[in-house]
Amino acid sequence: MSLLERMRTGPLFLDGGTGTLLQARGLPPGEAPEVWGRKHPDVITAIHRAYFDAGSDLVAANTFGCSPLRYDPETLEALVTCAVDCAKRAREESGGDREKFVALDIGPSGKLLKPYGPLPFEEAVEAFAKVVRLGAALGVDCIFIETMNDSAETRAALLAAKENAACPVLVSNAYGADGKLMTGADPETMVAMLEGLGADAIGVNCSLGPDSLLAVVRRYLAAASVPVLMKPNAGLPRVENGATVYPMDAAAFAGLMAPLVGEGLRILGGCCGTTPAFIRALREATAGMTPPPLTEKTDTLVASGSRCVRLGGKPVLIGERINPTGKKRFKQALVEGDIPYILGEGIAQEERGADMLDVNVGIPDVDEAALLPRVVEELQAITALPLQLDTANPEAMARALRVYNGKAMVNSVNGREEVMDAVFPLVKKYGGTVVALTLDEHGIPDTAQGRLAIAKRILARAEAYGIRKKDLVFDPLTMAVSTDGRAAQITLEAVRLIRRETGCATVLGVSNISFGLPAREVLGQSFFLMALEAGLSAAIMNPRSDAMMGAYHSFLALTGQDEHCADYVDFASALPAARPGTASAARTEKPASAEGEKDLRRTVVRGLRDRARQLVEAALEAGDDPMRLVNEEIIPALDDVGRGFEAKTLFLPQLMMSAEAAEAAFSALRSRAGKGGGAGKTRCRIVLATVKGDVHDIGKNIVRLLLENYGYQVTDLGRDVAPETVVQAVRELHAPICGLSALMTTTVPAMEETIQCLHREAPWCRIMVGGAVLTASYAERIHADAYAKDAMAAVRCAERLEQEAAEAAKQAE
Ligand code: B1M
Repeated sequence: MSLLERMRTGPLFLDGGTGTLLQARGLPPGEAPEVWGRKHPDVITAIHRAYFDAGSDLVAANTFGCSPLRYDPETLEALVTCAVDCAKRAREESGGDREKFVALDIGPSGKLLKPYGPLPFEEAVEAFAKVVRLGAALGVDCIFIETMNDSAETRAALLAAKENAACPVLVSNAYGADGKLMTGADPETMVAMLEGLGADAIGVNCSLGPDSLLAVVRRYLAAASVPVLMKPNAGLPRVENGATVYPMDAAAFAGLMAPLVGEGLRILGGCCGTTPAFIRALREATAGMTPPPLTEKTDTLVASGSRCVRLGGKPVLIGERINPTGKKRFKQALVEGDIPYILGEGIAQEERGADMLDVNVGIPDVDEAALLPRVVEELQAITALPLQLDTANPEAMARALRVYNGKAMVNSVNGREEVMDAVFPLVKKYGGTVVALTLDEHGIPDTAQGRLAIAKRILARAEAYGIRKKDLVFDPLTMAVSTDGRAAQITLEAVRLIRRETGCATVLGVSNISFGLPAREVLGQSFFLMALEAGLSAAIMNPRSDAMMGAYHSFLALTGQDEHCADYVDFASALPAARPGTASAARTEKPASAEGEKDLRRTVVRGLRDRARQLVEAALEAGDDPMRLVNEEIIPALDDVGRGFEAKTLFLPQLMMSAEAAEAAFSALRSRAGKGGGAGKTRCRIVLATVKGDVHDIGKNIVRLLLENYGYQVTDLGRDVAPETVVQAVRELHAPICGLSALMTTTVPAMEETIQCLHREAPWCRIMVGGAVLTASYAERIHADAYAKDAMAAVRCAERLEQEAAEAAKQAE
C-alpha cells in the first residue's frame, strides 16, 4: 500500500522526540543535532531503529535544522545526506514485514518573514526548496513540515515542497494554549490554506501535551478533508534541578491519544519528551481500532493568514472600495502609487464591518501585474481580513496569488474556455475560492436558466482541473435595472436556482443594479435585501454606506441571525440623525477614516507606517511639541497594542506593524530633532544598549533621541547586545555613562549580568537603567547607579551621573 493510502486508511504511526534522546546520548548544549548527528551517525541510526522497532511506520530524518540560511551548500548537502542515510539504514536494520517510510524533516527557518521580519517570501521558498531538492534526490518517501508557528512560513515551506518534489507532503503546526499559531491563525484558517495548497496530511505537533491539544485536533477533524496528524509533547515541560522534566508517561499519553482514532485521527506520534516506549504504548492502546472513513467537507472557506470566513451561512460582506471603477481619487492614487490611500480605504471598510476586501487595481496606466501583488502584500500586513483578488489579468492574478498568505477569493473566471484554462490551473496550484461569472463567449444569458446552464458547465470544467465544488462561488451578475426592467428578477431567480441546483455559494456586486438612476443607495439597499432573501451568500458592496449596512443589519435582525438584535442596536446607535435611505449617498457615506486619519495614536495602533510619518511631520510643522507627540500619542498607542496582545485580541503581526509605525513616527521626530535640536551644550559620551535577548528598542530609541537633543554624544549599540559588547564599547570610548534598557521580565537577568561585567571591567562607568519592567528598588538591587522611568527622567539621571563622574575624576587626580 502506498504511503498516501496508508495515511488515508490509518492509523499510521510516526516517531517520537529525538532532542531529549540525543541529549541523553551526549549531544552537548548549543550544538545543532544535525551537526552532532554527522559526527555520530551510529547513534542517530540507533534512535531511528528504536522507533521503527517500537512500531513507528514513518520516521523523520535528522534534518529539522538543515537550512541554507544556516549552512553553506556543501555542508548542507552533507548534513542532509548523512541524516537521510541514517534513517534509511535504520529501516533496513529494523527489517520485518511491515512497510516503513522515511521522511525529510523540515523545521522553521528561525527567521520571521517580511513584513514582520527580515526574510522575503521568495527567499524563504528558495531556502526550503534547496533542502527539498536534496531530500527528493535522496529518495525520501515524503516531506514532513513541522513545528511551524507562522502561517506565512508554513505556506512558503509547503509551496517549496510541492514545486520541488513529487512525494506526499505532511504539514504540522505548533499551536499555543489559546488554540492559535504565534501569528494568530486558528485551525480552520490553516486547514483552508493548507488543503488549498495541496497538503496530503495536516495537523499539530509539539506545543503542549495531548490533553491541551484535544480541542485544536477536534477542530482539524471537523474541518479537514485530508488525513489529520497529531504529534504532541509529553505534557508541558518544567525544570527540576536544572533538568527539563515532562509530566506524562507513555501509558497516560497513549490513553489520551487513542480515543481520537475513533474520532478520525489517522496519523499519531510524539514530540518533545516522548520516547520509543510512547510509540509502543500508542500502538497497543489503538490495537484493532480503525478510524471512520475520510469525508470530503463541504464548507466554502476563504482565509487570510490568520482568519477564516465561511460562505453559505451568515451573509458575507465584501468591501468594494478598493476598486477604481468610477472613483477619480482612487485612480489618481493608483497612478501615483499612493499606497497609504489604498490602505486607508481598506481600514475604513474593516472598521465599518466588512468581512473581506475586494482588491482591484486595474487601470490602463498602471502595471497591474506589479501593483496587485504589492497592494496585496501591503494590505495583508495591516489587516487580518481575507482578500478577494479581482483582476482579469492572469499574470497579475498569478503574482498576487503567490504572495497572498491564505486562501484567497479569486475574482474571476467565466464560461469562456480560454479564461477557464488560464484561471483554473492557478486556483489549483495556490488554492483559492473562485468566483465564477455566469457568462460565456455568447454573452450573458437573459434568463436565469441560461445562467444556471453556464454555472453547470463551469462546475464540470473546474472538476476536471481537480477543483472541488465547494471552491466555486457563482456570480449570476447584476445588470442595471434602468436598462432592463427584468434585470433584477432574472438575477435573483438565478441566485435561487444556482443555490438549489448546484449547492454552491453565490456572490453579487449589488451596487450595479442602480446604475444610471438617482439616489442610487435607495434602490441599492432594496435590491441588496431582496438578494439576501433569495439566499445570496456574499455581497460585494460599500460598507461605508449607512443605507447598505442598514439593510444588512435589518436582514440579520429580521431573520433571527442577530441575537437580541445586539448588532443592530450597536449599528443603529452610531447612526447620524438622518434615517438610512432618506439622505443622499454623499450624506450617508462615512469618510474613509484611516485615509484622512488625523489621530496619530490610532494610526500607530493600526500599524500605518507612512501615515504615521506624515502625521508627525504635519504636527511638527504646525508647531506641536515633539514630547507631547511621544508621551500622549505614540507611547499610549503602544500601550493599547500591548494590552490587546496580552488579551489575545491582537497578535504578533499587529504588534510588529504598530512597532514599525511607531518607529516611522520616531524617525520623523529624529530628523526634525537633528535639524533644530541640541540644547547648545556638548555633553559627555553615553553608551546605550538594549540588553541581550531583548529586541525591544523603541523606548531606548526615545531615550537616545532626547539625550542627543540635550547635547549628549550617544553611541547606540542597538538591541540584543551581549554584556561583552557593552563592556568593550565602554572601555574603548572610556564612556563615563552607560544606559541599559530591558523590556521583559525574562531579560532583566541579562541586565544584571551586564552591570556586573561593567562594574568589574569598567569601574569608572556609571550605569543608568530603564524599561517597563524595572522599578527603582529593583534597579538598586541589581546595582545600577540610576533608574529612569521615562526618557525625560533619563536626561535628568544623565545630568546627575555626568556631574558625579566629573567629581569622581577630579578627586582621582
Ligand atoms: Co513585545 N512584549 N515581545 N514586542 N512588546 C512586551 C514588552 C510585552 C509586555 C507585551 C505583553 O505581553 N503585554 C511582553 C513582555 C512580557 C514579559 O515581560 N515577559 C512582550 C513579549 C512577550 C514579546 C515577545 C516574546 C512576543 C513573541 O514573540 N511571542 C517578543 C520578544 C522578542 C524578544 O525581545 N526576544 C516581542 C516582540 C515585540 C516586537 C518585535 C513585535 C515589538 C518591539 C519592536 C521594537 O522595539 N523595535 C514589541 C512591542 C512593540 C511590544 C510592546 C507592545 C510595546 C513596547 C514599547 O515599545 N513600548 C510591549 C507592551 C508594552 O510595553 N505596552 C511589549 C513603548 C516604549 C516607549 O516604552 O520601552 O517602556 P518603553 O520605554 C519607556 C520607558 O520604559 C523608559 O523610557 C521609555 C520612554 O518613556 N525606558 C528607559 C526604556 N528604556 C530605558 C532606558 C533608560 C531609561 C529609560 O536608560 C538607559
